[in-house]
Amino acid sequence: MGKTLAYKILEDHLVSGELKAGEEITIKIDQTLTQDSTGTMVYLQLEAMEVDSVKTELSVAYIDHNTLQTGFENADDHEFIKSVARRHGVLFSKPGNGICHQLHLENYGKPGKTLLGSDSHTPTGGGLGMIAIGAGGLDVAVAMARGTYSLVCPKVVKVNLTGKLRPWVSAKDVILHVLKELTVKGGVGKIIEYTGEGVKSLSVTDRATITNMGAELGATTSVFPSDENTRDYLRSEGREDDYRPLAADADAVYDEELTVDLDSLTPLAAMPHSPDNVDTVSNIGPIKVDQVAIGSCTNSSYTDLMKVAAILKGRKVHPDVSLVISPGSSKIMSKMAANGALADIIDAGARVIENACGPCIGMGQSPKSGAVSLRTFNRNFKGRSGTNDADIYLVSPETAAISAIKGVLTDGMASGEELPEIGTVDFAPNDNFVVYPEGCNKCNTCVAMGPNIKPFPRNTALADRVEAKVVLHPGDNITTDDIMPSDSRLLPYRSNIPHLSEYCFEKIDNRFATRCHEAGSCAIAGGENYGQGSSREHAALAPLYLGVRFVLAKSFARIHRSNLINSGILPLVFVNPADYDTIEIGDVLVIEDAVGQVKEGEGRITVKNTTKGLEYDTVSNLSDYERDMILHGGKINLIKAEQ
Ligand code: MIC
Ligand code: SF4
Repeated sequence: MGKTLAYKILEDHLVSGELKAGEEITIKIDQTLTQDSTGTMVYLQLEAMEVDSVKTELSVAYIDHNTLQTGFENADDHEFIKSVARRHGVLFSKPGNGICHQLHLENYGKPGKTLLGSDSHTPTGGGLGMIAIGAGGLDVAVAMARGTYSLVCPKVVKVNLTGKLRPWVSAKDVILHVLKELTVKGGVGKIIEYTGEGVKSLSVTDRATITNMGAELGATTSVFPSDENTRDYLRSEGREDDYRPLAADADAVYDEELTVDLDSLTPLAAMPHSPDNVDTVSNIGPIKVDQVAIGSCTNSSYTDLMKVAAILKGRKVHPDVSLVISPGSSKIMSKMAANGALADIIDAGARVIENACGPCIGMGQSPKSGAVSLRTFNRNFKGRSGTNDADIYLVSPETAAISAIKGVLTDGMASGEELPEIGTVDFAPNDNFVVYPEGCNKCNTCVAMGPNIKPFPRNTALADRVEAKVVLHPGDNITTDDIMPSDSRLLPYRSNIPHLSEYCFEKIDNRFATRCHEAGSCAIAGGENYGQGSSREHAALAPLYLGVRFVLAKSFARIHRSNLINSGILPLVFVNPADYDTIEIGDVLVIEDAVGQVKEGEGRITVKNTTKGLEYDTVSNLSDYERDMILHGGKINLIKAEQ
């Protein structure tokens, strides 16, 4: 029986377990990446594990999220990460170098390798034929310490691409189409593998746009074959030696299949407030636009920005539109400065800002009240832009640029305008933004801890009887942005959980923290796909700090579920989803003989609602290792106990 590409790479890296969907497997991790907003926790945890130096082939610490230095906090975090990176043999990418995923693609990603990153969009590396997975910070710290990562072996979905994209339709439209088909929970427990004739017409950066937004499907990762386009890309980055051809067997067997006919796609947009709320630009119509933001790890490649520059050249941004552009990397910005494209963008009236995540995570450029903002980003969750009542639409760079000129959402294809072809270029290597760790690995005294960096909270071993008051009863698809909001006001406190926890769930229920303080021991009852979105473990650590003991939900998103378990918070799934409706804030829930039930109950756990006199059947679906973590009160406690 032929093999999928995903399973070939996993097989190459298999340390233990059986490569069968649903089984727990442990794989070797070749590379890790961290970014600064999750990175401080990662390196605090690495320090707590008392590791000498990392066990991976390559680990890189990027600074790209918290680059607005409006106080000492972010700069102190950067310094802390730099100092720990040096100490443990990790490369440090300085602020200004660009966005972690774009930089990793350009400089370090290699076909056939595994990459674990403390950011949900790590699957961007799948565009280069890697198995690149996003995970919580603690999992990445452990991968650095031990060189391995454990996960439930995913199913593999084949997305068969036929035909070729037409002008004005691009990779962003492909993934928006897939999101419309599969929805934001359609990828949970799955790897999305792209195959078919259509793959040949997509460059590595196009592919990376598609694998990047596989995160929005909830997928474990997404992967493309490594072929001549991959070789061309690596050559253009001066790394042809890293090329290795890779593909699925012709008779590979997949768990599910979807065909996307590239010829038939037209420009698409994800409407407020979910990346799967997709329709064609022409159906949505010429809505008036206030802001256009181009960039992010999804769409800030050289080709994307050159297309934008070509559309803007010699024209003027509409008087009612604020156009802001954040390039993906210093190399891209420098190349565009040298070839004149940057001048074309500036002359058209665009605001060019730092090579960083920027507006994508609400670090500046929040739109005006009630604004319509078109963004080439990957998430349009309510409030993420920093403006709660703004309507965010996710679009391709082509659609964004032409709409910025016209002042209304515009279908470039219908406009009849010609779109110039963008040629490929070679990039000269430049590592002036990189600090290498040489010579300091054994140093024990050089960790730079600013006053805002506080210890991370630790749980205690599971109690025999757990009694908790329900403090929240939200609906379906709760995002980690809902749980632990991130914007320019809160991101500086990513290394200060006591402070950050006061803002937990703030945007959907501003009494949450107070209610937790009053209750002492707390439980959350959630709907479907609870915890979708980012990898931020702060969405588990802040609730832990506030006393949350368990979360009952109809279903969980993958990374958030792992983060809860890593923190010793029990994730339980209703056997009968209708039980969710019988729960109200203030109900007291009790798990009798919690330790016994977790140890022996084949995953079944009974939760009593003593306020209502009801009993709920739930399942924990814990693997053996996860069960041990819950019993010990989290991963760090278990690791300490094992040492
Ligand atoms: C995001 O896009 O939501 C983030 C910010 O990059 C997060 C990481 C974080 O919260 O720091 C992610 O995607 O994992
Ligand atoms: Fe940064 Fe946005 Fe990408 Fe997250 S999604 S890594 S915030 S650019």
